[in-house]
This record gives sequence, structure tokens and C-alpha cells, in this order.
Amino acid sequence: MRLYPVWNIAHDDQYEGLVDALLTSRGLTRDALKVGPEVLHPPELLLDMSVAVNRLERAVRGNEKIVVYGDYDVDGVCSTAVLMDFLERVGAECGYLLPDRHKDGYGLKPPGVERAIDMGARLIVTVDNGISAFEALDLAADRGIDVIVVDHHQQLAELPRALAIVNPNRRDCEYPFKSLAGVGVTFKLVQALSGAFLEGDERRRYLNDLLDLVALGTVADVMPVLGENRLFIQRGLKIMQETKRPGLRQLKEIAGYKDKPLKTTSLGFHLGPRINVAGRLEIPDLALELLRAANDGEAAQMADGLNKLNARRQALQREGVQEAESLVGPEDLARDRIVVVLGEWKLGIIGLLASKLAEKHSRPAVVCSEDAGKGIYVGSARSIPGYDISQGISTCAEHLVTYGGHPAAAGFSLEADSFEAFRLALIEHANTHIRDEDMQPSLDIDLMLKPADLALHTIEQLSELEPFGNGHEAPIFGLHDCQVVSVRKIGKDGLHFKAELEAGGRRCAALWWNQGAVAEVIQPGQRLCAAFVLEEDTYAGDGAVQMVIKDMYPQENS
Ligand SMILES: [Mn+2]
Repeated sequence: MRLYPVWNIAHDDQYEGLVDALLTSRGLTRDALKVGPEVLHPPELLLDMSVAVNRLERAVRGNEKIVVYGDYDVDGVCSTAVLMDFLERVGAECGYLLPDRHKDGYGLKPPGVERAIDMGARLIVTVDNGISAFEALDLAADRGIDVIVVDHHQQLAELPRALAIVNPNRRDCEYPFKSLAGVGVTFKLVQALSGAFLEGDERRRYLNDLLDLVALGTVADVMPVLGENRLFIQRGLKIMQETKRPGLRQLKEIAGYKDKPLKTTSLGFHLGPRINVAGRLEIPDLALELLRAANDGEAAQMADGLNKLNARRQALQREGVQEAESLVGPEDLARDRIVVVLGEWKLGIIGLLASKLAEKHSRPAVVCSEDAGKGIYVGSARSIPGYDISQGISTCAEHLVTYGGHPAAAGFSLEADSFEAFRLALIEHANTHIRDEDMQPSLDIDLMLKPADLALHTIEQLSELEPFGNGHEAPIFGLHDCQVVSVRKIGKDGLHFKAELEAGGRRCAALWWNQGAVAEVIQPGQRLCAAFVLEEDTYAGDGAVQMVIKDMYPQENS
């Protein structure tokens, strides 16, 4: 039944105050978790901000056409929505373009510049992309079009040619918080620019009301829930609860949040995927149109369309995982420390397939698919802690056409003829750089809980630390000596595991999603070690709490 052979317990000793012990083991202070306006840095600390603001103000006042060029993922769509919202609000001549993942690929390219020029652009603003758009930006400069880059991706060796590059991650930018999403940087631009058009309470309210979009993009881009992002997410969740945007209202409703409070995870797992799916299977414009919808009637139709598309994505993903899985044999797993498969999948889901394979086999996974009819393969890779997949892939650069990414996730493209050489080179690299222990699934546990804290007061204390999310997850606790009182399966076909456990004289319900079979091998009276997240048991009510099990094993020597 044990899923993780290794439990990394950050705090294994007795503790006095639960919250203090948690903060210490995370290397955080109460100050670091503040969400007041004092955590915001002046937008002017971003290099080139004043150049960008002045040029945009001139364009708005002079009725010059501004074209916003975004991206096809949630962050890119939300960034575009935020800037368009402001430009329209102040009466600018403006329009937007989003790339089609299947036709255009990622980022602004020369044909994108041509399209903007065809729309009459005098000024292009790239949001959530642009830092590596060398060729496109050279073309724009040659054609006399100004470009403002608003991005958060790492710069490559050089900076592209642009009028202004607003990006906390350009090497010469000293902005103190580097983990803004694209939509976070876009918000900072609007914050600075709004000073020229709005004032006082009106400006403050306007900026505040943008935070629903900022929160959605930030969480979906898996940015840490720390620093400025904490404020964006905490405020953004509140704004979204009562959002004025028909699109977000309908999206919430179709995702099951009509009367249910939103959490960070709601954005990441329920709202985000329904926005993302537009660019994965069709075009991202469908998602942007939803966010920009003017009334509930049209928004409801659009949300319904995206919801259906998302169901199709889930089905495609299920089939894809099975098919990819069938290409991985036991002999491959015995020999190779990385999974590399080639098939015919929609490009929008290969990253999702790579994630599933990496998770299942506890090793990096690379999924390649042919870019229909072009003789080019496109690949997406996901890694495990301890192996930098982006670096691994770049050592195989001689076989590749394009590549880029982060230690945990990367993408690339190559000629069909180069695939076998690339595959062997990458496996060779992985086999020499991944250690046995890197492939052992491990679970990070914050601390060993006192049985007395198996209670509602713990949940109340933890609420002080919210919002949780990437970089600051809901705490996982460990507990020894849990005696099984009763055990059963619940849900359709007995899918889930449910038990009543007793520790230190306290009884507590335990629920383990998708692990119903474990109920067959556990008997009342047995003692267990459990790792779990503590939640309020809203089903039982009356202040009861429930352990949502992450892992568990029988305790033998006690
Ligand atoms: Mn982004």
C-alpha cells in the first residue's frame, strides 16, 4: 500500500507552537507571508518601465493603433485580457493577436509582426513572451514599428532589439521580486500607466478589480504563492468571488464553483485547465473571448464550449496515456533512466502525457509527436527533482532544431531523421546523471503531528498561513501509532478508502482518494503510520476533522 518509499520529514522532533514549527521548517517568517499593500514594489523599479509608459501614453493620446501580442496558455491569455481591458477603458485604438500553437508555435515570430502591421499597428506590446523574439523584433524595427516587450521568462545570452523590455528576469533588472507571472508584469505596467489616465479611488478600485485575472494567470503558471504573488492571489480570489466579469462568472459556475468558495487549487485545477484547453485543442482566442465577454448569455455559451472541449481533452489524455504507456516496456525501464516515446498525439497534450509518464515511472519523461506533415517532430519533457532536463536536452543540441525550458520542464523540435540519434544521446546523458535515489518516489512531510492537534484548532491556526499553493503548499503531517477502528471502501465501485483511526485517544476519520483496494488489506486493530493533510470534515460537520491520506504503511515493531 505504501506509495513513497522515502518520507522526507522536515521537523521530526516535538514542537511547542505548531505554526512556528512549520514556518521554521519552511525557512519562512510571519513577515514573508504578509499580504498587505506594503509587499508591493513600485512598478518603476522595473527597468525600462518609464520608457514603456511614456510610449504607451503617447500612443493612446495620439490614437495610434496598439496591438497586444499574447500567448496561448492561461498566463498569456490573462496577460492579454488585462492589458486590453485597460487600453479599452482609456479609449485606446487597440487590438490583440494570440499565436496558434499548432500553426505559429510559441512566441512572436516574423509572420506575427506582419499580421500586426496588417491590422495597422504602430506599436506592438508582447505580453508573457518576447524576450527571445530576436528575428521578429528585428523585422519590426526594420519596418519602423515600436515594440514593448513585457515578459517574465529568462533572457537568453542577448536581449532582443526593442524600444523597451520590461522583465524582472532580464539580467540587468534589479526588481526585487523575480517570480512574477507574465500577467503580474503586465499588471505592473498597467499600474504605472494608469497614473496618467485615472486617479484616486477610481484608479485604486480599477486596479483592484483586475486582480481576479492576475491571480488566475499567476496560479496557472505555477508561480510561488509568495511575495507580491501572495497579495495578487489572496485579493484576486476575493475579487473573483464577486467578479464583475461575466466570463469568469460563467467559468466558475460550469466548473462547480457557483456557491462554493474558491481556493488557490480551484484556479490551478478547475478554472485554469478550462482556459488552457482552448489553445491546446483549438485556438486560445476562444478563452480570451470568454474572459472579455460582455454579457452572461454569450459568456455561458462560451464557457459551455470550453467545458466540452475540456472533456474531450481529458478523453484524449486518457487514451494518449494508455498508448504512450504501451510503448514503455519493462526492459526499457530496466535499462534507461528516462522514458522517451514517439507517437501521433495532438501537440497540445504531449506535455500532459510527459507529466503522467514521469509521475508514474518516477523518472524524467519525453513525449514526441509529429507536427502534421512537416517532417518535424515536436517534443515535450518533464523531469524529477535532481535532474535538469533542460540541460540534458541542450547537450543533445546537435540533433535539434529548437529547444528551451527550465530544469523541470522543457520543449524542443527536431527533424524526423534525427530522432533516433537524439533519443540515444539523451538516454546516455540521463543514465549517467540520474542516481538510483533520484528515482525513488519521496514524500515531503512538514512535521510529525501531536495526536492532541488532530483537531479543528489546528485548521484554524493553519488558516493564518493561507493562501497555500506552489512554493508554499498546504502542510503534510505525519503520525505514528494510528490504530484502525474501522475500515471500508466508499464511492462508485469502492474506489476510495475510508477508515476511522485512533491516535492518543483521539478518533479521526481518514480518507484516501482512489485507494479503495487498501481497505481489503487492513484490519481493525492494526497500527499504521500515516501521512496526510488535515481538513475540516464538512460531511460529518460539528467541528470534526478528517485526515486526507497521502501515504500510509503498517507499523510493525510496536
Ligand atoms: Mn507565463
